[in-house]
Amino acid sequence: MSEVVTYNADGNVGIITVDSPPVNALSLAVRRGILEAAKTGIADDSVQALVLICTGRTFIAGADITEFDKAPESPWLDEVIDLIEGAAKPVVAAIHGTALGGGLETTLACHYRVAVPSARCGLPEVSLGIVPGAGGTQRLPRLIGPEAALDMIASGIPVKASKALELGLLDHIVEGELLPGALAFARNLIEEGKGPRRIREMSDKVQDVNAAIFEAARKLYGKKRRGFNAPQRAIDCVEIATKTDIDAGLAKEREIFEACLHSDQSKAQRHIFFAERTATKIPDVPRDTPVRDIKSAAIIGAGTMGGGIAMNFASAGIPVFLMDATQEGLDRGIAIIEKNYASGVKKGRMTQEQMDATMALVRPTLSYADLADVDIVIEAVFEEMDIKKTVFKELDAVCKASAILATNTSTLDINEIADSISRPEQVIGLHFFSPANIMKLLEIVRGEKTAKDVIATSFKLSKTIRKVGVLVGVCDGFVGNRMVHPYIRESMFLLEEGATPAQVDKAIYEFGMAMGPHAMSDLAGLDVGWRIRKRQAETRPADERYCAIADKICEGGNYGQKSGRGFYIYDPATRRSTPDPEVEALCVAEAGRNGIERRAISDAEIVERCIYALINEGARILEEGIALRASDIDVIYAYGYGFPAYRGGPMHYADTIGIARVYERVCAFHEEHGVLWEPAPLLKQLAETDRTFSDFTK
Ligand code: 3H9
Repeated sequence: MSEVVTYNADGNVGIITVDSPPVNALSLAVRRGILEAAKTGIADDSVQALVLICTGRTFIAGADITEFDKAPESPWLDEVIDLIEGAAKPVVAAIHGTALGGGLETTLACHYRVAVPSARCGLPEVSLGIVPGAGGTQRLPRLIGPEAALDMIASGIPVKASKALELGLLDHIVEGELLPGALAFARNLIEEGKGPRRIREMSDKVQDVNAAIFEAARKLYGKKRRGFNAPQRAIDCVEIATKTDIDAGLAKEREIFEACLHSDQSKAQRHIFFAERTATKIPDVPRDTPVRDIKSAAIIGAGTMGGGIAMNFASAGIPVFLMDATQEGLDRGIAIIEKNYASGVKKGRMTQEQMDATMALVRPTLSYADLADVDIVIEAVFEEMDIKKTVFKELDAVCKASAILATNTSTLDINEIADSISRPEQVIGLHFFSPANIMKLLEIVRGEKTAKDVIATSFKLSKTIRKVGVLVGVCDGFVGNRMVHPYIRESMFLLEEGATPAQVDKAIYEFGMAMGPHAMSDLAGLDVGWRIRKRQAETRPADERYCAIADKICEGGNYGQKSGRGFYIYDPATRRSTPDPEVEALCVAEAGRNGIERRAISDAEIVERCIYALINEGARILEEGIALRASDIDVIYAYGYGFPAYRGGPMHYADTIGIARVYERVCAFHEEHGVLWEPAPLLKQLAETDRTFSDFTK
């Protein structure tokens, strides 16, 4: 008997129970177990219907992704599905948690589906760079129609039980306990003499389908998921369902699934899936480290960043004080939050009542005294050490002993802030990315004295507020911004050497980044980098190459999008950018001033110069232990900097093209452009020993 799947009869209904924590994924053992149990149930003459149900936190969450890189072993999921679908007595899937991927496909082999109201159903395979491979693309359109199926399969986004019922994906919602509800449903079928209802035998919804829906979907996902192959292939599969019989469709789906599975895109996207989860594992902070309850919070500084951070708490149902030094600042901050939520209401993301309830959780204050009982404070005031220290001194005086005191600094030394108060172990960096209510990344910055439970609590909190947390060490810029510096540096040098901002941005955009470096700088505000460069000017070696183009743009009072002009000119109404001839003339002038002969630069060189600069700095960060592992850097870049998930982040990308190749190009740039391109020792070492970043552990 299987250890992970059991069979027992309850009167005239047989129950197949999957119990394979954590998520009942369809590992070999689970496939074997379901097959055996289903055979037993089918052969059991005392039962006239079967129920498939899971224990633990969820219904089957899909194929076991860890098996994708191994040789496949029989029984395949197809065998399980064929057996269930072909059963002569009705089989009912009973869903709680999430029925995802192969899990949902298994339910589509069942003849009926019931679920609890909190359940969700989805085919998220495209997020892993693949298409559903066990009949999902052929059965779902037959059940709910190709248009609704396209939405679910090409987006990969699961639907709630209520929506699934509306679509006809579910037959019934069980209010109350699932198993008794599913058994009652099965007994009802028996009483009414309803036998198996096989999706493979349904064809009315896939006949005479207007081909325009597929063209529209290709266009939509070409934009929404630019560069991603799987959504396009998923659309092909659904279209096939409308053109062939089910067996031919299943065979074609399998072929496309296999091709996607072995593609670099899928390997990269699966890498990101596991990297995100690995990032939460900190060697010296074990899983059972006690965490503190975060039931209330306070944010200091009601600027754009502070307001955005506060929204994360309110949206998660956690009351949050928003504090500022002036009433005016506070009013402005609250107004921005209100405007953001109101736009969510307008777009149908929340109701007016939900907005009102969420806004009621945001409590404006001008007084530190109000923060005495909060569980966490996040400071988001101006980036000046003295100002931050003053804030922390006030917090030290007023906050309860167990309060976590966090800073959102992106550049300052957290150890210095921590050492300026009486409880440095309570201090941690929580570095949000702008816009803080939207960007998923949270760099969790560990100071020298940060307590372990403060780290564990920060990870738990990041999940609660729907962020992807990654632990980083203290250094200038931490991981993300520190790597961005050489990337931006190269994008600037290229302007002197012969490229235009638009050419650089286009090459990087086509590589897959959400936007090019110059468009990104304009969006962030050119004054931000200018201020940092002015601070660094004193310590910059006199003979180091330096590009002054951005400084000169700022000197002209142009700070990017917010002032309507930066590297580009922005239309005030549409925010659409056009090239600025004055900036292009400035590039030529600066080249002349620095004695640089301008030349034609290829897009391939632009990509190598910018992306390899990221990788080389990433290697240094890794070697210094600022990031625990290469995959953490990849998560930071995928979630915070718009690096295409289908390339798996900069370090995985380096592994994919080969460390030796990257090293060779970095050496060539070193030779040509000098000291700023000095290869990171780790890059050299890995190249010479034929290893990868993913092999590296410090
Ligand atoms: C598929 O089905 C292909 C078929 O069409 C064709 C087949 C032929 N496999 O996320 P969590 C692990 S493709 C293996 O922290 P949550 C995860 O790594 C699959 N492992 O929990 C983690 O391990 P650890 C389509 C898996 O409660 C632990 O479980 N399905 C899988 O926040 C807990 O995960 C998907 O893409 C898996 N399928 O979220 C669903 N799933 O503790 C992917 C999870 O060692 N999974 N693990 O770090 C999810 O979206 C979320 O895990 C889920 C739970 C929502 C289920």
